[in-house]
Amino acid sequence: MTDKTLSTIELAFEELSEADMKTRALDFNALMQRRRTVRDFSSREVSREVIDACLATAGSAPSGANRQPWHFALISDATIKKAIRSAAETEEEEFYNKRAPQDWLDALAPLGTDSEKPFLEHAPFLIVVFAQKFVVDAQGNKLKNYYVTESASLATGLLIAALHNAGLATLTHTPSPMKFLNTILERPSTEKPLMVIVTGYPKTGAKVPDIHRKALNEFVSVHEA
Ligand code: IYR
Repeated sequence: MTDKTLSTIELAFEELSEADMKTRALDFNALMQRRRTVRDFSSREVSREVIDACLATAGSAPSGANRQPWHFALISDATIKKAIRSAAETEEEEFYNKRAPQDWLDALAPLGTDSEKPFLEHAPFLIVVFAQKFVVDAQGNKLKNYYVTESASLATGLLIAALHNAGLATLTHTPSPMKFLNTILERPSTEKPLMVIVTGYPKTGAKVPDIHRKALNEFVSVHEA
């Protein structure tokens, strides 16, 4: 401990009974298993209060040295959404028609994605996630952040779970390259755009690909005594 070490406070830990623990774990898993990436959004309005609460949940993520190296740009402005759609579709056309190697196109084929991204205009909210490589302190000094991509991705995972829990659909969109997001959203070059989370209500009758999730024994190894 140094003289810079923070003082400590009581941990607000709520111990659950074994039965409650089990019920909550199973219920939460059942809830999350219903989450699907949605590509057809309704333009129906969504409450800002709900979105703000989900963003606050994202901001509760653990982060390297507690630097919280993330920035979320929340967009509902139609002009900005249109600009993002246009720039993303330009990059995606390049990706699908020229840059993507055949094996990548083959991997995407079952999902039916293409360079058209109408959801970027139709969904009520786009949330662009930026990872802050540096922070500028009160004296104007540039401080390096740590585990920046990991931290911002953890926050994004919580955001997706929170939006799903609140009854909203999401789509994780990763245009590549995505430097255009810094320009459109006027974010500094010390911030790296990571992904776009599209959110809103699904369009009535929206369909999703019939994907399957790996069973536990396919992605967990157990090392017991
Ligand atoms: N960024 C492109 C391509 C794409 C890549 C992967 I990996 C996906 O899982 C889905 C799409 C796009 O958004 O279409």
